[in-house]
Amino acid sequence: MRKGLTARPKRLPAWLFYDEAGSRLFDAITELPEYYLTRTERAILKAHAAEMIAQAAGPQRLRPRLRILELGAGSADKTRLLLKAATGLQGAVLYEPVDVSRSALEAARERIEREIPSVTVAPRVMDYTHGDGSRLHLGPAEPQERRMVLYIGSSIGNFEPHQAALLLRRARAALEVGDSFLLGVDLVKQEEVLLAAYDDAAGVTAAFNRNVLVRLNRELDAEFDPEAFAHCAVWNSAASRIEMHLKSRVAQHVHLAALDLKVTFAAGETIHTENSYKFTPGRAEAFLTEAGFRAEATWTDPRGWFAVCLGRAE
Ligand code: AVI
Repeated sequence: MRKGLTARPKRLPAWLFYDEAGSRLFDAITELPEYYLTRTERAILKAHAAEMIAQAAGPQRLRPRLRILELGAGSADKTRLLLKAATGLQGAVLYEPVDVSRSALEAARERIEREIPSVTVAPRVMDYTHGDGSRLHLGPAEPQERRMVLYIGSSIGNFEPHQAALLLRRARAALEVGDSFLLGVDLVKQEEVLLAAYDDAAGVTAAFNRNVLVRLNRELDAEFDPEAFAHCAVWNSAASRIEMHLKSRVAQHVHLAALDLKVTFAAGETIHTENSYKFTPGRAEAFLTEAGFRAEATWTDPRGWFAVCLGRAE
């Protein structure tokens, strides 16, 4: 936090959004009329879940059992569509949701096992994002199993491209040849549509953005007045990303007691809080290929706003 708040321009890491209040605000964002991402991806999964599962399982005569692991599973809401399709194909399914939030995983387990009794949920509390080059430990699959790793929800878009590439390479290194990786990405589209999704009329995304200041007040004994910062969403077309910033409405000093730090803001000065990269068609497939997967299939919606791609470990 010290490094980010004393940098020029100032920045904070995007993981800071997801404390309890922030996770609730994010859930509310996914229901907003302007936030098309979740609803569009869900529609793609609804229309194509059976094909995705069949493609991951491979040709019928060789078909091994799929064991499904999801990175950053959260509430695993959309995943149920894939799990239902997998039970249709093979009966019992082992599902391993990975997340940093134990409570989100427990809630997901309770709901999934109640709704789809043939799915056994084995939650794994793990931070898969720390791309320090270390291996991602998924543990061994049984000989007759093939892993299918899900990374849906456009979460890959919150990483810088080099970090996203590293994450995919680490996932590939943890998989065996023939395993598969399902990646959900948000696509480039009209600027007005993108901007509205990150600056909604009800102000939920603004509250989500300002919540990082509330969190710093609580956890680092800081004295931010969240209302003294305006929420800004900007489309950076050169970098193909939506950026979120908090813009100081006035010149001010803010004390963070736990860091023994006083941060000075000029009027209009910003803190960069998030990037959300948007992919051009073919870009997600290129990422998969560069990481050692063969891009086998892509599913999209009629407007071409979102894509779900399946890569096979080669
Ligand atoms: C979690 N992630 C995919 C969201 C996104 O769209 O980049 C986070 C978010 N930020 C603002 N609204 C939603």
